[in-house]
Amino acid sequence: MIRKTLYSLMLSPLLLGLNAQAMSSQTVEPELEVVTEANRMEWFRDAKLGIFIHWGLYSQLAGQWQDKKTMHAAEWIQKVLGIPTSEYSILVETWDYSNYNPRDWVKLMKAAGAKYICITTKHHDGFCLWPTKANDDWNIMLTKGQKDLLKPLAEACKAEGVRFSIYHSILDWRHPDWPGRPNFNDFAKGKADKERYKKEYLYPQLKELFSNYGDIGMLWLDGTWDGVWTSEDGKELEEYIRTLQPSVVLNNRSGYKPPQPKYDFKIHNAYSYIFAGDYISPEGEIPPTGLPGIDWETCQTMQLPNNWGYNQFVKFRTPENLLQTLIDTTSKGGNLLLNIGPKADGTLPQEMTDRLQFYADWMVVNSEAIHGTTASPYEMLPFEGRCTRKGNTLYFHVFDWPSNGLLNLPVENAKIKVNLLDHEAKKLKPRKTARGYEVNLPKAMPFKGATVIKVQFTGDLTMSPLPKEISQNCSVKVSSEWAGRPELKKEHITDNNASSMWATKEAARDGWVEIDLKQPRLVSMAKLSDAPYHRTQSFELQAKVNGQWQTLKKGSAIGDQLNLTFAPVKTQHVRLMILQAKDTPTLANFQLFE
Ligand code: H79
Repeated sequence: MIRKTLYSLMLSPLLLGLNAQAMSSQTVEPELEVVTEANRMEWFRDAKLGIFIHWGLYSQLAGQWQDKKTMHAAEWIQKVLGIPTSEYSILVETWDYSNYNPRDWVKLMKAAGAKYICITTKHHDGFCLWPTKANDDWNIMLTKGQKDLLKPLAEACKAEGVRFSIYHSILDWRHPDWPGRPNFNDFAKGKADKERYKKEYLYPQLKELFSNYGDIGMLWLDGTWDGVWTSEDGKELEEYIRTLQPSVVLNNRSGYKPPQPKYDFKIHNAYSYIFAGDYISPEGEIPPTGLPGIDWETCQTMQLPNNWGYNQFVKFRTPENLLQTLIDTTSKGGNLLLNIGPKADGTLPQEMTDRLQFYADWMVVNSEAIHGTTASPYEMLPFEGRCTRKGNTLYFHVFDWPSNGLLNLPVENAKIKVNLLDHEAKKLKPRKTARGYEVNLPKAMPFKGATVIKVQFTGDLTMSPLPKEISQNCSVKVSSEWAGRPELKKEHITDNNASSMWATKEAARDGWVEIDLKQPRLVSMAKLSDAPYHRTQSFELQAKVNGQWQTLKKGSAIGDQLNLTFAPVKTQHVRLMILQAKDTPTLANFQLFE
């Protein structure tokens, strides 16, 4: 990888006789390495970021059909609003994608750090974005533009050195032979025939997709939950796909359900965790502790609640939140497939461009802390952030800039080199402390969302011992409790059980919790959770020193897990003031660490 970059830097544009225009797009693109069936997971594991593109007839509606609106799943609008197929069909006449410029999309996505791009060839509504011969009455040739939308994207990906990948829905709301025919399908006649669906439709379509668009990086199958698709159907499908391009990386949604290994992690959306294909695809979710030894990729939307197709009514996650999502995923050993829902005309909504640009600005300096890295060796860190690793280098991604300007690096190796990843890769001077090293950080955080501290060490990594928890089962005092609701009593705060919680008296909008450590102890970190309701809007953490309450940290939201670090303080009493909550305050956990 490194050798290749140096090589491409050394190629003189004059020697190559390239014109200025070709040069302006970042010199010569290294060609993608050829993948074989045996090494197909290598590029995927290094990639860390892919972009999902949900684009189709539904993009014209962007969440609204006539006078009905939906905030959910804009790409499901036909089903969510029960639009008869005969009416939905008019969308082929109105789809004008004349501003589609896939080379621009790919350039931006590549700059954002994406190594693969995965587009919906056909979503559940059955509409095909390419001129398929296996379904001539429901594909892109019926639109005025008559343009194969996949071809120029595949070519742009190839030119830019990004792996072209495809999403394909197995279920089909329109095709007469799909046996899970929905009641809004007033077009299909006769009895559905699954074998015919496979042999004359699904398989030939996949054959076209794998024959006419070059190498396909990954195939993202979806939609086998209608109860008509068996594990046998899925197995046969996987085998067929392997004959088309043995090197393709396959997600786990073919419908094949081989004997399942036992897993000891929590499962929300069981479908995403079925073992099949090459990797597990948790939808909209990051497995809390990663899936050690298992390849996985979480797909996430920019708009919440989840909308994969563009929805004009739904809010966007902040750029910082999306960046932290990528880092969190990477630190747990997975990939992020970040979704884009283009507008029908082929342009990207401004909010999406802004978020990709935010990634791109960050990647200029920080991409080495993402691409080609492996999961964090740490179970927890002494600050709010994440860690990724590449051999003898650790990347500490700091989310919450320490207010005292000191960062604790939990490394014990005798020799380390520390750099702040900003535009100068500034050297920082590590000082050995009782636990790891400490470095002084500049006042201002160079990158919003996450700033990376790069630590290089020699020899094997020796990690500092984990911060020691000192508050378990300590007694707590609280401002109030919800009368008659023992399941919400204060003891749940220090029971280290994230699924039990305390609540103040009903209808309060503030409250406090005070932990008594039984004797004065050194405290340097607190961990908070107000899951699952996330009602806290403003809080302050305080310690009692010489009879006076001192502020350790102030903040707004708490969330599933918030680590707060501060200069070590000797104290017996620590108090969390919830100054404002959007509903009755609750707290799942409040832990203190030495
Ligand atoms: O293509 C994207 C989604 O359309 C698809 N997979 C990703 C990659 C998907 N399949 N199933 N789901 C998502 C979950 C289904 C949720 C839904 Fe609903 C049930 C959509 C419509 C009914 C609940 C109610 C969520 C939205 C409305």
